[in-house]
Amino acid sequence: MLALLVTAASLALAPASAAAAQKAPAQDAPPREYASGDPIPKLRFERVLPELPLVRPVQAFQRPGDTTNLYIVEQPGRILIADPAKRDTKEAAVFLDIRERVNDGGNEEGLLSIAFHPDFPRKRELYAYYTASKPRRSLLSRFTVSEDGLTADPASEEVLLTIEQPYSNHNGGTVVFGPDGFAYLSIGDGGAANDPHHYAQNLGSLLGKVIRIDVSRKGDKGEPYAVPADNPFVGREGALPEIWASGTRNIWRMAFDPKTGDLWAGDVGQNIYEEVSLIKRGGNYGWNAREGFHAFRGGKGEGPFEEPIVEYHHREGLSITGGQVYRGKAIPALDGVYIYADFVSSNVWGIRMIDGTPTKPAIIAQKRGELIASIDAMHDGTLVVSAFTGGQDRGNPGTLWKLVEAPK
Ligand SMILES: [Ca+2]
Repeated sequence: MLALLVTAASLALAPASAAAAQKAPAQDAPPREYASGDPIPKLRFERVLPELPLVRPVQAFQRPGDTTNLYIVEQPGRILIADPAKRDTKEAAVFLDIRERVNDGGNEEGLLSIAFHPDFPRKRELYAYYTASKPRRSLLSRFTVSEDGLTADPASEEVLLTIEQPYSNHNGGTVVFGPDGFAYLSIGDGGAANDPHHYAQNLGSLLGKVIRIDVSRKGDKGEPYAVPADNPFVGREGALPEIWASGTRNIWRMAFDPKTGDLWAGDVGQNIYEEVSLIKRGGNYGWNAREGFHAFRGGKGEGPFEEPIVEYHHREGLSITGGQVYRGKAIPALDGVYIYADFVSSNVWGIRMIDGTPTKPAIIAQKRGELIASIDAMHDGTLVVSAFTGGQDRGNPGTLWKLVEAPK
């Protein structure tokens, strides 16, 4: 999200096949061949909690063990709880309010992502990724959740990771737990434009990376987390061992397919192309030498690079919002479809992977005027869209929607 305003000059990118990674194409890669697959059903937006006032919602999903409520993340630094089945809800319970320690001064700053510990409620832990000021930085923190699951204690904050931020934009990011129980965090390239300090290709920086850490153990020297021994750069001189993948620009939303364990990401592009990537261990996704399937002028990097799965041109949107692989029961024909969107154009696309090859992206929904900040999944697979209605001004309403099957 959010790469938007900064003029078209600042948005970002993403991954691909083992064969594609064999060499770094110096020029534009040829257009990918698409697989043929079953048609993907059209979806429509159905309003959720229409009476509930929200400020810039950037995520909405459920806590493990709670099949009733949505936990709604507001970018300024609050998390609210509300039951989406109660349409007349006008006020939500406050799960956590850390607005005083969150810096949301920049369009892309704020409380950006949360995740519950996968062993919840055995481990009553909430993880939050947000930006703070003085100095400008991004934090990954852990908070303790109450026994009833209805509040997190602001005083319990334990900072696991601090990343200094050179600029206000391109903070990323999404924190999500993998099927391996480790935390994955996407971190943007630090901002400005063009990645002027070449962070994304620098394995000595966490900027422009996806990292993977074990938050359930302390490090050997007492660090608040451990690095899994099978991370790809463990033991490599000059490389930070937390890094799982590199060369990403500003992944805004990534998610695991709950069935296959594949990690899908939407990486925001800069000048021309937005991309969807599959994030693999040790993959280098090309920024700032590559944008989508194309060489990026002025960037540098040696590869080999992972190519995206699909890309789209800025004629179709300006800032990708990565989504989810649908695994719900309500729309059987949607099973296995990766659904993603554009924050600005409000297009929603679906693709399938057929034996490692994507189907041609199909626009399956569209809701003009709703800036799509996130697509998250409820426990039953229902997709929930968090949106800013009518534009990015902070005074505009934040809204939630379900994606449901459209009438034939
Ligand atoms: Ca890329």
